Amino acid sequence: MSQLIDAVDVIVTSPSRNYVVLKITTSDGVVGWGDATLNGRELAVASYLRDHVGPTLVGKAADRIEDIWQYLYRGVYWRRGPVTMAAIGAVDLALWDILGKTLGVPVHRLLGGAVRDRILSYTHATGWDLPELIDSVEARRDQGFRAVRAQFGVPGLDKVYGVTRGAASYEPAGRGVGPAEETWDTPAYLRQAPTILTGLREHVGPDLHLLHDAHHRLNPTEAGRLARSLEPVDLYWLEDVIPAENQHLLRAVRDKTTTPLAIGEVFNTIWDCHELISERLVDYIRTAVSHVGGISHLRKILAFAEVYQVKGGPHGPSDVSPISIAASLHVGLATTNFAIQELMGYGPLVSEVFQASYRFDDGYLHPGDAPGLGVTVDEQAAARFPYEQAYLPIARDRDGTMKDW
Ligand code: KDG
Ligand code: MG
Repeated sequence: MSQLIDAVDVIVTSPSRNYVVLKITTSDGVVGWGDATLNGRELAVASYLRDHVGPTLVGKAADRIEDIWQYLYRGVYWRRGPVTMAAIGAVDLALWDILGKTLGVPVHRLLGGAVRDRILSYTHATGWDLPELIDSVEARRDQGFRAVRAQFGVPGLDKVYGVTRGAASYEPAGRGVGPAEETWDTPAYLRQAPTILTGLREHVGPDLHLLHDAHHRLNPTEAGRLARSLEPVDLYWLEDVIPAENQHLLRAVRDKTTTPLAIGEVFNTIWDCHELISERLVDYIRTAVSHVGGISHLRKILAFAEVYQVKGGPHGPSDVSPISIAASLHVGLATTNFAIQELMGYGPLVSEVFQASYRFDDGYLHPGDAPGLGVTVDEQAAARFPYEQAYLPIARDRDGTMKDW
């Protein structure tokens, strides 16, 4: 006899940044946790779950995970989109967590078992100039990382998203009623990127994997030029060179370079990215487990991608909670074409709310062997950190024109 879904609760908490947590409780008292965080639009997903999804799930069999996914996707007139898919993702994660806890096994065993022993992980390094960037990358290497995303300043600009000056800590979403505004200069960035990344490669040697994220700010011509100029750097990947929705335009970039390309952290379904994969316009697909409808849907995307020799490298910034990192790692351990997991890391308060059993060792991650996803949420701690409005900065060209995110 299946356990029934008894209660669906939404918790919004802000231990240094905002997280939306879904708690599903079964008739037998088993609790499953899901991540419904959507950076800058957190309350929209909270309402979607609280007001529209939660009430329809009570009384359903908690182990009918695929059917509930179809019910929330196909059974609703308005499909796709980040709010809908983050909500479905949170439900899916919580139900896999419940199934694992009920059977007493970690989720990766329910996905077919481990196909590897550990999962390569990359983190972020940032420095305004080459000496600062080298210090930051070396500090990450000292922590054990074998893959590092390197972001740097641009001469003539005051600020660049994802980059700190000196040893200041890096928190991408600033608190306040609206986003901060920054100035952007593409020609200056295109001049700086090959200089600084070539210098970095010369310093770190050939073994460390280097990645770089262009945050969708270029057009295909600029992106092709950048990717070609970075070929001597031997990047693991160059990420988000053009706006993600301009998928067919990636072909123009592809035709100019052999630098591996990654894109997709803003995609929410397989229908958003199937051409990109089947035309092999990318080497790595970046869909995040919670933003793409959960474990059930990420597995389908990766199964499709496997056919085309495209690998997964899911998004893992500090604006997806440790529940998502854990879920992604369970998928990664059990999925052949899973290449690498981003782990930006968290501020110290986050571990007061989320206790995760995944572990980092020598540059690799492992989801752990706790039943379910292996993350628990301290609700009393969560209540100590109420929601605060916070947004990523926006960028404008020097003439005031809005840049793409
Ligand atoms: O919410 C958006 C951030 O998570 C994003 O800017 C971080 O690009 C990012 C990355 O690759 O981690
Ligand atoms: Mg990115």
